[in-house]
Amino acid sequence: MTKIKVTYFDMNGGRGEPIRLVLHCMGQDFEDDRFSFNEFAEVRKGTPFGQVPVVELEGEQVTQCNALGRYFAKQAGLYPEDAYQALLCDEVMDAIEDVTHKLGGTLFLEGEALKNARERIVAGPITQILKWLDARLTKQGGEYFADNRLTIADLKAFVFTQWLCSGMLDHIPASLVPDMAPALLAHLERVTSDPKIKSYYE
Ligand SMILES: N[C@@H](CCC(=O)N[C@@H](CS)C(=O)NCC(=O)O)C(=O)O
Repeated sequence: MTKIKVTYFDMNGGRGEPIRLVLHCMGQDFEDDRFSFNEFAEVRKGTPFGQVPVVELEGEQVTQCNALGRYFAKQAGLYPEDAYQALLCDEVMDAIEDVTHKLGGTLFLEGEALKNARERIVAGPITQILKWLDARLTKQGGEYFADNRLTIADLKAFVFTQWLCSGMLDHIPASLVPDMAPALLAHLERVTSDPKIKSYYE
């Protein structure tokens, strides 16, 4: 594989994190191009849609976090071969992306507007997805979202769950996941203690 450069915020989370995690799991060297929130206005000018993550690959800037995650996951052995298991994997990734998009729309709100918007998202889409993820995980045997093994869907869910549990998001109680989605909380702990994921954060 040619040189890979991943451009994303300097944070251990968000849309860029599953890409970094997959590359780490496959032992692939990459340029981890991180920037601060203050630098975003400048960085986005050089991206195709004014958005990140962007991955430079084969001399081309490639966008869309889930597409990128799947591309690397296929090479890392972290994407199902079976078409139905792949569908289950994609479904989880896209469902999380939908809610992430809704939460993203609140990031620059303040005061009452922020409180109202977040409370509406908690009562609606977040409650819905937490219950759905919990039920789906349980139906798949309780450990992983697809193929009975770690896939890119687990990495995406891990990053999302960690974000919700972090307490970093005002008006999103850190207790939501423990209260609503115990199987998802156990999944978070399972992925956190996976040796490859552990070694990334060490
Ligand atoms: N569809 C894109 C969405 C990327 C996206 O919205 N990224 C956020 C940061 S996590 C961003 O750059 N937002 C700025 C904007 O949309 O104007 C993807 O899947 O990668």
